[in-house]
Amino acid sequence: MRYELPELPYTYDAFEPHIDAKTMELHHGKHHATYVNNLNALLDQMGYVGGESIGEFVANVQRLPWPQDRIGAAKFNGGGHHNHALFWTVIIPNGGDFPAGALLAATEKAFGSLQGFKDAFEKSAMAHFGSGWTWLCIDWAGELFVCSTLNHDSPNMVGYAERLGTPILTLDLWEHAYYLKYNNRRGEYVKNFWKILNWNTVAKYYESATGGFHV
Ligand code: MN3
Repeated sequence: MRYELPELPYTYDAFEPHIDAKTMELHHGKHHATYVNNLNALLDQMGYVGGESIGEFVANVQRLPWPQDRIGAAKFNGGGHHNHALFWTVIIPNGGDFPAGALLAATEKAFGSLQGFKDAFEKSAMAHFGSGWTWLCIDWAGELFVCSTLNHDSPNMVGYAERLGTPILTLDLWEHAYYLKYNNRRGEYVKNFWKILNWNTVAKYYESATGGFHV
C-alpha cells in the first residue's frame, strides 16, 4: 500500500480567524495531496517495495540506490508528506495552552523558560529565507533544539540535517500556508501559531522520543 493523505480531525474552518478556511482547504486538499500523489507515482515508477512509515522513509531517503534527481524528488515529495502529516497533528482549534510535566522541564532546561523557547522559535522562523519549516526537535542526547529547514527537508533526514533530531513540533513557513490571509506578514502568522498549538500532542511526541532515539 502506498502513502495516503491523512483525514483531518477538524473542519477546514476550524482555525478561523488564525488560519482561514480557504487556506486550509487548498493546503490540505491540494498542496499536501499533490505531495502524496507525486511520491506514490515516483515509488511506482521506481518499482519501490517499502511499506515503512513516512518518517522512516524520509530519514533514510539518502540511501535509496537511485539517480540523484530521483532521490531529490523522493526527498521533496516524501518530506512534503511527512512534514504536513506532522503539522496537522500539532494544531488544534482553541489550542494554545502550555506544556506541562517533562516537556515543560525540558523546555526550561534548553531555553531558560517557555518564553525563551517561543522567542527562539519565532527568531528561527523569521530568519529563515524562503520556503521551509521551523522545528522543535529532540536530539540523540535527549536535548531539545529549534531549527529551520529549507523546502521540505526535515531534521530527521540522515545525511541532510545540520543537526539530526526527532521532530516533535513543526510550523509550515511556505507562503501557501499563510499568504491568502497574512500576505507578507509572516511574523503575525508565526505569533498566531501559539494560539492553535496542541501542546498535548507535542508532549506525547516528546515522551515517545525520549523512550529512545529514533528518526
Ligand atoms: Mn504546506
